[in-house]
Amino acid sequence: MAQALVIIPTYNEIENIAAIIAAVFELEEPFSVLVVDDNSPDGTADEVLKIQKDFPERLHLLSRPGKSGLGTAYIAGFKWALERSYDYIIEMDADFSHDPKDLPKLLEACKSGADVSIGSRYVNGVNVVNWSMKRVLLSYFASKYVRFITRMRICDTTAGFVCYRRAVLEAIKLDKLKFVGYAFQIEMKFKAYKRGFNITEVPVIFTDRTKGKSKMSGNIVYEAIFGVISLKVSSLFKSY
Ligand SMILES: Nc1nc2c(ncn2[C@@H]2O[C@H](COP(=O)(O)OP(=O)(O)OP(=O)(O)O)[C@@H](O)[C@H]2O)c(=O)[nH]1
Ligand SMILES: [Mg+2]
Repeated sequence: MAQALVIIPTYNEIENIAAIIAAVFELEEPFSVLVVDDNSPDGTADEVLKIQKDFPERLHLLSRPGKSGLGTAYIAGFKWALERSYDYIIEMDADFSHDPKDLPKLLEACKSGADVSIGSRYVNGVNVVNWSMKRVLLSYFASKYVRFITRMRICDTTAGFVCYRRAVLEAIKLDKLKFVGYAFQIEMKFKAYKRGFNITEVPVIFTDRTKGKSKMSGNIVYEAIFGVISLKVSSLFKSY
């Protein structure tokens, strides 16, 4: 039986963590969950430890000393997963912006041939709920900008809801990844694309968080805008 792990990075998600874990474990498919928590002051990690008593085999916690970015949280989670026998590894936010009910279709896309399946907001028009028009336009044109620079034939290049076949994470040099925010999501897709892995997009609806605070910052956007250019330039001098 193929094993699938959902990695959920958390920083101050006490209002969401119990509900998002329960939503994953309600699914028919036996997903396991790894929470990567950066010592959230609101006690998110303690909540996970409490729930873990009921799911010792399926719920895991990786605690890090301090807030050091979503990208490095995923890299730590990927390494944890590769030390174990998970066949599929999935990225998902803790704030229900990504609907756990979409997990089975991301997994299915990988089981039926894709190496990477992206939960895409932009493969069928714009599927974002409750975001300000400014935020929708920023995200939508950011994706177009990234597509223009990288030539990747992907609609949602900054998507954070992604399923990877184990072989993809084994092939990408995780220690060489340099970005921490949205640029990390672009960098992962670009490195998989450059290695010729089969990438597919699965339409999903992204809903703005209703609980907890956003960790989105100007630096994250800034890093993405210039990070893409440096990715492209460095790819010209590198063979994958
Ligand atoms: N471990 C860890 N998790 C983080 C960090 N920054 C964000 N996260 C988590 O990464 C996920 C995405 O962060 P969000 O704040 O939702 O980012 P966003 O979706 O762009 O912003 P909103 O739309 O406002 O929610 C959430 O589960 C956060 O708790 C971090 O530095 N470390
Ligand atoms: Mg969010």
